Amino acid sequence: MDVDNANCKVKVSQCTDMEVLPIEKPLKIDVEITGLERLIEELHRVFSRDYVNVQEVQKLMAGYKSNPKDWSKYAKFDRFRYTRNLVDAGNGAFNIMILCWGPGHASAIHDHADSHCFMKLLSGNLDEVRYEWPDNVQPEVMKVLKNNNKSRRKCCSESQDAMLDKVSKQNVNCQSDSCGDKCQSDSCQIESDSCQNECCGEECHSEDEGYDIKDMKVRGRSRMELNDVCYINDALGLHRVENPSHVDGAVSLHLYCPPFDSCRIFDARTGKPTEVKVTFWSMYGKKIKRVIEANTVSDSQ
Ligand code: 2CO
Ligand code: FE2
Repeated sequence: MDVDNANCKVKVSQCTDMEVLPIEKPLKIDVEITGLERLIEELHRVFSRDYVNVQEVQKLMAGYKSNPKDWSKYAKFDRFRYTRNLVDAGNGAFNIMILCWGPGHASAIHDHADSHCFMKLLSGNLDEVRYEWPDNVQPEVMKVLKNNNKSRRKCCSESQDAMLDKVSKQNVNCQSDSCGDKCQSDSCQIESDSCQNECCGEECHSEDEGYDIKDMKVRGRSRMELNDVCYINDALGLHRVENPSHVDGAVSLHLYCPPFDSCRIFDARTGKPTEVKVTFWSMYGKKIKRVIEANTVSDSQ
């Protein structure tokens, strides 16, 4: 199938062309976008079509050269953890936000809730560590890939092939991974949620079983520099992002398609997943008043 049909307007697991989603490296930048507003207009134009090409989105984002004048009004930092600041709610198919990472701030290891994640560095540096999915957690997209694999094995990219081998050897236990307790991140804008499903509580402690001490497997590390763009989805693995500087902040621009309001974070030592809500620190340049709920993990820490 042609790369132009790579539809990133739907969840990754619903894409018919997942095998072509891995990106072009190095990315050739053949457009120049003047200003963040213009970039957002272009993104609206692209996402108004039925099909969206992953590489086209990347190229647009790469074609914009960061200028703090464009985005400083959205860049709101917190002392303790990275912040997520909504810039544009898109057309419902995507959203755009600016993330502000204080010195040393990091995310937990997390998935992307079956969405496409595009990320561009606007200021500072960020380190990205990619991880393999833990043995006993299977994302939606891998279930689809595994089924497709039976009929179309030769289409798959090498990395997805390796994942498929792994998935097919796995013994998948409980599918509901959202039983959890604490947010594992030292500084996460991803807050722990109360359990949303029935596999939780007295009768179901089995989520702890099967999560032996076994460090999550690192698949690769990379440093993002000014204006770099990267792309991840659940088929490509999990990641953790960290500002390596002890002095400077970092700012990144993110596009998620479709938008999501919860994802899973993973305990680096056991691979145990926890469903968490993702929240905004500000919207359209205005700080959000936070309602303090007694039972949220961030409040009890
Ligand atoms: N996905 C994380 C978030 O939206 C940031 S890491 O880059 O994808 O909070
Ligand atoms: Fe992420």
